Amino acid sequence: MTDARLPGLPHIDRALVMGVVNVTPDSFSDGGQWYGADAAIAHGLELAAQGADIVDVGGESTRPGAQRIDEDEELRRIGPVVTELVRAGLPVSIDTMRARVAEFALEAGAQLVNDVSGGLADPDMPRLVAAAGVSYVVVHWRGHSHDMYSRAVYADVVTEVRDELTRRVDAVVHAGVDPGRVVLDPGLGFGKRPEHNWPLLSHLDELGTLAGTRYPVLIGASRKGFLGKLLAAPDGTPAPFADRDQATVAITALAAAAGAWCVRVHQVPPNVDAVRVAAAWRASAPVAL
Ligand code: PMM
Repeated sequence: MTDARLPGLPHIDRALVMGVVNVTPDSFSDGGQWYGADAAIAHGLELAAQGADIVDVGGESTRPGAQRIDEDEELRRIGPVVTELVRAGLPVSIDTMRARVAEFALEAGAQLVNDVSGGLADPDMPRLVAAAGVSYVVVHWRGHSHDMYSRAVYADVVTEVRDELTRRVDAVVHAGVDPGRVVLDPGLGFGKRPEHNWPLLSHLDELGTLAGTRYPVLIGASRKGFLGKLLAAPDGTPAPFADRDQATVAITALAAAAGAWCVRVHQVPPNVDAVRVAAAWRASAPVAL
């Protein structure tokens, strides 16, 4: 999983670190902090200076319960940010479920489409990605955020997520996407309750191999609710976002040691250290992990 080479994206002998640039007033973990274009651009440049290998620009919040914004507003948010970060020479990923937004970003020079709906929200997306010949993060998803928990019902979460990802990969490849450019993501927190995320994390190898083919895997655990629950106060109050970064780093180390290709995080420096630790760990492992 970790040694994948995706054209146009960095190839380093460790898991990659993707820094999050949310140009939104309401993302669940950092909403509003970098909402204006100038603040978002400065934040993206800072994340890259801190060691992020890719910066992931998103204009639409997917926090649980979020309502959708319209396409023009999404374009207005991400437009100047993608354009400037590409101009600065950074590998940019566009976090969107909309083909028209992805198209704008790709024309501006983005290298990767990160679609948290795995191509389900906009039927034009897989064809667009195929035509552009870029890499595509296919995330496991069961529906929009406003009612995602109603679909968070699993008898065997690992098998079901794997089967549903297999169907999505078949569909996007059928639409023309090069399987060598597909990245899988179990979609932690998307249509999943806290208890569903842990088995997905502890079965990364299984999740990354579909029908005998190994795919690079991306993990987005940073500051998510299941970490807030894990670290809750004795009275059950979830740990605040800012107090979830150390647990995020622990997941980064474990996921990278298990072979993840990339981790998507809000705080870059300690996660870069963690992927470097994991690379040294893997290099010394008696058998390939
Ligand atoms: N999570 C969020 C947004 N985009 N993209 C991928 N590939 N995987 C994720 O898990 C993911 C994502 C939501 O988190 P945020 O609101 O903190 O950005």
